Amino acid sequence: MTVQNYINGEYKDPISNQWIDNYCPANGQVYGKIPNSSKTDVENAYKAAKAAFTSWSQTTLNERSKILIKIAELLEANIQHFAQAESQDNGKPISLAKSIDIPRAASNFRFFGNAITQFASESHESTGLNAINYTLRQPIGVVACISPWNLPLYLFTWKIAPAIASGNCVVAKPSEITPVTAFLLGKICNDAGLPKGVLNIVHGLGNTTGQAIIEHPYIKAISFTGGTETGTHIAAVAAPMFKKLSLELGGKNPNIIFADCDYNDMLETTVRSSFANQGQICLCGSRIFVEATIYEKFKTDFIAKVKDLKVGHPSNANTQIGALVSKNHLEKVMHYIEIAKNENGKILYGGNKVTIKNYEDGYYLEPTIIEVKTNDCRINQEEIFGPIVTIMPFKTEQEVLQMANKVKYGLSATIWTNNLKRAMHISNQIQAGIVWINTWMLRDLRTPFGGIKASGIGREGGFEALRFFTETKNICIKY
Ligand code: TXE
Repeated sequence: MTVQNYINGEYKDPISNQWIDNYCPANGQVYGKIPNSSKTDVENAYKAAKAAFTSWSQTTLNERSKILIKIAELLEANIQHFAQAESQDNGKPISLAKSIDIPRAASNFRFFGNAITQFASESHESTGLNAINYTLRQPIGVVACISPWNLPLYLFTWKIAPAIASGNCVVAKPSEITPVTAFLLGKICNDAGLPKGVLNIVHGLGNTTGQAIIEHPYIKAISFTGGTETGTHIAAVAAPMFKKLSLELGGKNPNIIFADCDYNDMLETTVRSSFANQGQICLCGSRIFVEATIYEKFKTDFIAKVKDLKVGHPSNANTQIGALVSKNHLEKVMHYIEIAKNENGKILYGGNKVTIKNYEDGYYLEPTIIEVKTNDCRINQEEIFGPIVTIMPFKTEQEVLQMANKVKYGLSATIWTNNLKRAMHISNQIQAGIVWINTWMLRDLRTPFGGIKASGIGREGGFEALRFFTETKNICIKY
């Protein structure tokens, strides 16, 4: 499949005619090519967006809402096609793409299509001064949305939907590793009646296409999800130009399990929070801390459950763990298994590449559980972003809180306990942007989403996203 750029409502080859191979993670073979767009392509995308802005920013909220909801409906009508494309491009099980990724991409459009009709701004009556202040939240202009490969269409649309709902025009770049569903989205947007130029999608490598976007002097805001290192670079490039930034970066999230939890519920969910999407979700609970009194029992039961997980070809309906996203990523993840061994981590289960008959070159890895002695080791401190979790016991609430916080990241945390006082105490003290108590990844799109420390800055989700994609202006009238 040849992926093309989507600029001004039309599919176009890159001006330079430079292309990158696109690999299928399930079999390691090249199955398509994608543009490696240059500065000129980005400039063309910017010009189309700028030209569309005057009219789009003046479109009524009802009209915008109608178009966004139509995009959602068309995604839902084409769910099979999109789910297959996502699974082939990313290596994730088709069942996951069909039940999570594509439905969520549709929900993103429907949610922000509705949210924009409810978004209100404030007014302040300045009593005694004969004045009234009111606040406008106006679209910024042309904004950038740059997304990663782990939840390709899900995260791409999580940014685009609020950006266009609030009246901006967009230059967007999906990950070069998983470009296909973003490519397919262009046609859906045309069919839904999105005016040309409102959304422009350029494909290419981070350090060429991505770099041209973040350096563009008139693209005034960047919403980015990806690695912490890339986020640091983007912040440095954007700061002198005073661009608005929302950065959702890596995580190394604690999953804290107390003996008084609902055990079976915890066990089921912990398998998911460890290995869903091959562990390639920034919210995965990759550091599991278990209260010492149930540690041995947990260990036995967890290993038994994980042994049952079926690693297989993503298009097989029974597959629970598909392929990792790329050869490079597989190598990075496997390197951490070596690091663990050198650090005296004990591999309780997994740790090996899996060879699937007829797909021997695919990027498969066993779900892996490593017992560690200390929270200070590299595999407990660095983001691995694959099907690897560590486990270790703790004795007291204070001890586990201290370990949970002793990491450079601060995205999410999960706490399993039926003791309300303890749950409240830990959730108040824990350094994370999102805390789940007795659940994991339960998402309500109205809630603020994002992290602290090296997990990023800014919040998206609900009205937070609409605030990010608008410029706030206060107007004071004296009467
Ligand atoms: O991500 P990158 P990579 C973590 C995970 C992973 C590591 C590196 O630990 O192993 O990051 O992954 C674009 N200007 N996460 O290298 O490069 C790039 O093209 C502008 C966590 O694959 O950050 C892609 O579209 N853009 C994460 C996007 O940034 C640039 C999800 C993300 O890719 C750019 C993914 C530049 N100079 C990885 N350089 C999460 N938080 O969920 C790259 N890009």
